Amino acid sequence: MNTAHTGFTRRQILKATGTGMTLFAVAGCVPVMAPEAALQGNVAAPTAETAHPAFTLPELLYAENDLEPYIDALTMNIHRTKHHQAYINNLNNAVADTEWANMRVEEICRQIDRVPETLRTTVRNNGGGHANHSLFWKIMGPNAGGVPGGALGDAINAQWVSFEEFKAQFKAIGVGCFGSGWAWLVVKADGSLDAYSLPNQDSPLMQGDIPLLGVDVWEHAYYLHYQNRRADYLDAWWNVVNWDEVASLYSAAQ
Ligand code: MN3
Repeated sequence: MNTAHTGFTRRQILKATGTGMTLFAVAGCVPVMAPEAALQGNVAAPTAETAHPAFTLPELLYAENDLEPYIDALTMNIHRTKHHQAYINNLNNAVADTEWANMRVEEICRQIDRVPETLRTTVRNNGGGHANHSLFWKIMGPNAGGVPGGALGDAINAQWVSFEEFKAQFKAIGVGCFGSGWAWLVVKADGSLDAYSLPNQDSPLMQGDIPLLGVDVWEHAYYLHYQNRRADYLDAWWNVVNWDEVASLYSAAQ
């Protein structure tokens, strides 16, 4: 069963709790609630103790210079602590004192059409920005790159014939994204893989897909080192893709 629209199934929650896995660490899953409450459908109104803390910048799991020479430390620093932080600040300001302040950002993205119209564009841009960048830092890392194996590798080969062909098409999507946006590899509601670009900070979650891999093609992501050479940035970027993380997102999305 695909859970893009419905959140976790009971089976998945039982599986997750049975393995001691942290539910909240799974990308794009559930609103903040205890697994027990999720099972019982018994979600208390947030109190001061249980309310979601303000959205915050996730820890970087490697050093800012660890992605060199492919992504330079200064770009990493400015991109994360200035650009990403600005999306977070704007999101916090927009949703303060609303029900949306108590949700995971992935859940907000999934329910973007329910966000009141007066807030929607701000939440779309900044909630999307927070979700997208949080994923971006995670699916990159040092000593990375290579070829995805296992079920993900098989699924990519089934969809694109070969990994090299997938890379060529994904790069073309990134190069062809006019203006600012992202290229995405996603799992669709029927379980199939797809790749496309979205403008601005739109998230695949906003159209019911689960993002596995995304590359930021806003100029702020590459201009200091690559200037106008987006294609070179996209070629180099494969060297920092953490396929183990992408594979675990794929298996969680199944
Ligand atoms: Mn960016």
